[in-house]
Amino acid sequence: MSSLVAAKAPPQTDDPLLKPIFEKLESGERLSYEDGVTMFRSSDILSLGFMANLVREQLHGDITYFNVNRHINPTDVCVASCRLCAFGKRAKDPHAYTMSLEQVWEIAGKGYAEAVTEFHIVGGLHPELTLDWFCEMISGLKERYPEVHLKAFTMVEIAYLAKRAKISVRQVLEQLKMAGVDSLPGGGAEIFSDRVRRIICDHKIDGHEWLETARIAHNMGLKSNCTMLYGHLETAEDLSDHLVRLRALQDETNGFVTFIPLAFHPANTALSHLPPTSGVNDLKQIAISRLMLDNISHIKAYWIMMTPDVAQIAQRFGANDIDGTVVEEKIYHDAGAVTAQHLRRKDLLQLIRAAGREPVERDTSYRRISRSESAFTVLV
Ligand code: V47
Repeated sequence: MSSLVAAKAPPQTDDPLLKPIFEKLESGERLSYEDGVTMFRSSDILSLGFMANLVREQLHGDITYFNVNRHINPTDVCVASCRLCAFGKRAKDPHAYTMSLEQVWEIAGKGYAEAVTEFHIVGGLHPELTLDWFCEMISGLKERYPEVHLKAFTMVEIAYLAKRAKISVRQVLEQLKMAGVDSLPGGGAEIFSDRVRRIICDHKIDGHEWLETARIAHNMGLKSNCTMLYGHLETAEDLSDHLVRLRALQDETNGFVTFIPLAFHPANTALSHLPPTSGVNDLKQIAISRLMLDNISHIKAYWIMMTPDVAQIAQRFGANDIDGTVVEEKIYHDAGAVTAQHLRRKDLLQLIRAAGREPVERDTSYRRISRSESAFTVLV
C-alpha cells in the first residue's frame, strides 16, 4: 500500500499508543490486527478522526456520495429468532406480514418518479417462500423498472435459500443473477466472533459461512457490500478480527464495494437491557474502519442508523458516503430508531454541503449521476 498520509503533520495525540499507528500510515504500512485492537481501546477520538480523515481525503477529496434508493422488505417472517433483531417475526405472529408479488412490484413504483436508481431488497428467512418465488419477484421488478439496480438478498438469505432448495449457494446465485439481481447488500455479517454470534444470532450462518457465501458471489462477478454490527457484547478483539477477516477476503476477490458499520439498536429486542450506542462510538467505528480497511474504497455512514447529524460529522471522520433517500425503513425502526424513514434528495444535498463536503449523486456502482436539481418534484 502506498503512503496515504505523507507530508501531513502528525496529530497532537493524547494517546501515545496511536503514534506508531500514525507512523505506519505515513510510511504506507498496513495496520495489523493488534493496531486495530489498540485503536478500539483508545478513547482519543480526535486523533482517530484526524488520521481517518487524511485517508478519506486522499481517496475521495471532498466528495460525499449519496444515492436515490428505496428499501423494500417483502416479508418480516423469519425462522431465525435472533436476539439482536426486532424486525423478524414468527409466521403465526398476528403482526407478521408477507407481501404478494403484486404488492412488491407496486410498492417499488411508489414515488418512483424516474429518479430511483437502486432497490435495496432484504427480508426475513421465510420458511415457505421458494427460490422460484424470489426469482419471479426479481424478474418482475426488472421488467417493470429496467433501469433500476437490484441490490438484493444478504449472504444469510442466500445460504438459507440454498439449504431449503437443497442446492448449492452457487446455483442459488446463478438463478437469482439470471432473474436480474445486480449485486448483494452487506447485511447479516453482524460480528464474526463465534462467542458473540452464539448469543446474538445463534440461528444464523456463522462468520466462516458468511465469508464463504460472499467469496462465491464475488467469484461469479456479483459485487456486494459488507457490514459489522457493533455496540452489543463485542470486545475490541472481536471488532478488529472482523475487519481483518473482511480485508483478507477483499485482498482475494476485490468484490466488496462499500463497508457499513451498523450500530446495534436494542429497543424491542431480546437484548433491550443493553444501552444504545453513543455518538462517540459511532464516529470511532467509522474512523477505525477507514483506517483498517485499506482495500475497500467506500465507508458509509448510514444516516438512518446513526442519525443525520452524526452521519454528517462522520463525513469528517473517515466516511465518504451517507446512503440515500431510503423511503421506507423497517429493520431499524422496529428496533426503536427515531430517525425519519425518508430524506429527500434536497435534504441530503443540504446535509452534505453543511459538512463542507461536495455532494455527488451516484448509482450503486459509484458512477456519477448528473441531473438538474429542478428535475425533482414531490418525493425525491
Ligand atoms: O443485517 C438487525 C442489522 C442489518 C438490528 O448494503 C440491526 O448498502 C441494529 O445491512 N439494531 C440490515 N442493527 C441493514 C443493512 C444495511 C443497511 C444499509 C445499507 C446496507 C448496504 C446494508 O441491520 C442486519 C443486521 O446486521 N440489524 N437488527 C438492530 N436491532
